[in-house]
Amino acid sequence: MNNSSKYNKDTLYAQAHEAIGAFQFDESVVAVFPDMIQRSVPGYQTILAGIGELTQQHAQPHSNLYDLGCSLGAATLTMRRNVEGKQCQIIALDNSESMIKRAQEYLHAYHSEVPVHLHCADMTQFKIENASVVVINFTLQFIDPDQREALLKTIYQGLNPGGILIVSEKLHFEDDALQTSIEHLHLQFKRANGYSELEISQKRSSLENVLITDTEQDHLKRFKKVGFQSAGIWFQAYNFASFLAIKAF
Ligand code: GEK
Repeated sequence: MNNSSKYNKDTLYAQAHEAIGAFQFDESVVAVFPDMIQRSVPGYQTILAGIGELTQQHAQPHSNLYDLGCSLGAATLTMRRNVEGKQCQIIALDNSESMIKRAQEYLHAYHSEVPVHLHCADMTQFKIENASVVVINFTLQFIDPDQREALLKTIYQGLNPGGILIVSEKLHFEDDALQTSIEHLHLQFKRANGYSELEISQKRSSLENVLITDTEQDHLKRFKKVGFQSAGIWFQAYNFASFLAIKAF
């Protein structure tokens, strides 16, 4: 997001908290969100650029594009820039009212001929139809694991033949040695971006039981199970990856 000057530096966990509550996407997170995601997720900007490229390749005329768990609309913006002239509309949703309020302001700051409809809604309850591109950028990991397959099935059914689903996630690895080593790379990335040991450990506690990761194999199995014939990783940085699943024509 390039107008990050409107947003503050993430210092939410810089001071010691007496008790760490479960992480919530509230007003305090919204105020620092672009800085937080940029300093915590390796490859975030590259993934956004790739979402733009994939949108350009796969968006079908007169279809719907979805950004599920849009936060401030970073993926929506990159899709919007790459779909002009195709008479598509973008439907972006998030179940945090604070996020949607700010996304509204942010998206309206730029002119575009592509309509964007923002909804404060739970993606597990939302209808997907006539879709050619569906993006879930770092949000499936916050959905109850028991609901993930049903959500993907709904998306598969709402996609047109040739349509795509992009899912970006934090991953874990079955192999303990691999898990330890790659997680260490991510910790070093956060340290290099200025997060202290206190911030890292307090954030980790707050995300426990809130952000629940799958393995690469879990994702690939689920894509196949709900019907996608083609699915694989198109980008990976340490334990953060983005998958592309394509519905056959
Ligand atoms: C980006 N995609 O910048 N329904 C809708 N939204 C939800 C749900 C749900 N059931 N559960 C959580 N969220 C964005 C980044 S952030 C990733 C996505 C992160 C929303 C939640 O409110 C939050 O805004 C978003 O999912 C996850 O490309 O913070 O690591």
